[in-house]
Amino acid sequence: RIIVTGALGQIGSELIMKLRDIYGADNVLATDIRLTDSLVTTSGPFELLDVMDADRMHALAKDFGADTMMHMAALLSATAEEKPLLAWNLNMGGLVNALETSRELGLQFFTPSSIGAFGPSTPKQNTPQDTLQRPTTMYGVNKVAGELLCDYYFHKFGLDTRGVRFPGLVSYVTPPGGGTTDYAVDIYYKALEEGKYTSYIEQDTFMDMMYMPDAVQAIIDLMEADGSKLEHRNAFNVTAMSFEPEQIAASIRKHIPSFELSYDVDPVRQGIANSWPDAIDASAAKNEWGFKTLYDLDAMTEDMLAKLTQKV
Ligand code: VAH
Repeated sequence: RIIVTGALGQIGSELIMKLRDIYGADNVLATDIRLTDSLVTTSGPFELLDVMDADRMHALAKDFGADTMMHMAALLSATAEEKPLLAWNLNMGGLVNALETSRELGLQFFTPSSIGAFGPSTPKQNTPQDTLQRPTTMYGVNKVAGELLCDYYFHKFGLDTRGVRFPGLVSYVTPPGGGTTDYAVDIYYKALEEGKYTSYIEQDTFMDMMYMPDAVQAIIDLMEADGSKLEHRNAFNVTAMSFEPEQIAASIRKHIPSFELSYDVDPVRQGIANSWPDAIDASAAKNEWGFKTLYDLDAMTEDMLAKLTQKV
């Protein structure tokens, strides 16, 4: 039985549906700080939870009879740069509460890290699994500290903690909020609504990306993997592709030939993007737990446009 925090977030909203599909709706407790009417809150158990409320988190997990915790609640990179102290308190305070609840109740534990855990001094091409991590964003500081804290709970308390470093995630169910890679989501909405998009990330800015179905499957594959085979645990590099704005525009033009891309660069989010790798190496995840992806850029574009056409 699985308790999920941040269940209404960009990852959470699709993770919940996949978990309920596999393990049964009643075995997946969705929690979030707010209640908005959605498939997440209507297709199975839902409870309001502020991840800063350790007592309520413990009580919910215990009463539900959880054996697994997936902690997805966090502020993303751009929001964290606007409100760094709030980001530290929420991202780290929420994580400590989730780890403590999991330790006290003996839950298997998952939380995501990010390519944001790398910084300007990290090798940008084929970024290794084990390498220099000196991020220059509060989000990156949170992710590096989070990776180390999850490793600590494994070594110190034997807690079965697991995690991946996600790239930018593209999805159509719930628009992301406050990320740097969100341009790669917004562009599809605007392509359909207006036939054009003004990108806040400049041309030739390469970042790792992944389509959400592949990201959700990666979480499940890692959590189902044989723990004795995991050399790494809480920070597996995972990626499906690396592209820059012109390439996603070219992919869209295969469906909307008249699509126009222009630029109005946001220095804050461009600065964050510049500090991240261009393309990371996911071989540890492939070797240790069989990580794989189904969607490349054109397959993602085709599915995004089809699903958004149905949605809008
Ligand atoms: C963000 N989508 O942009 C998140 C993610 C790698 C990017 O961490 O902050």
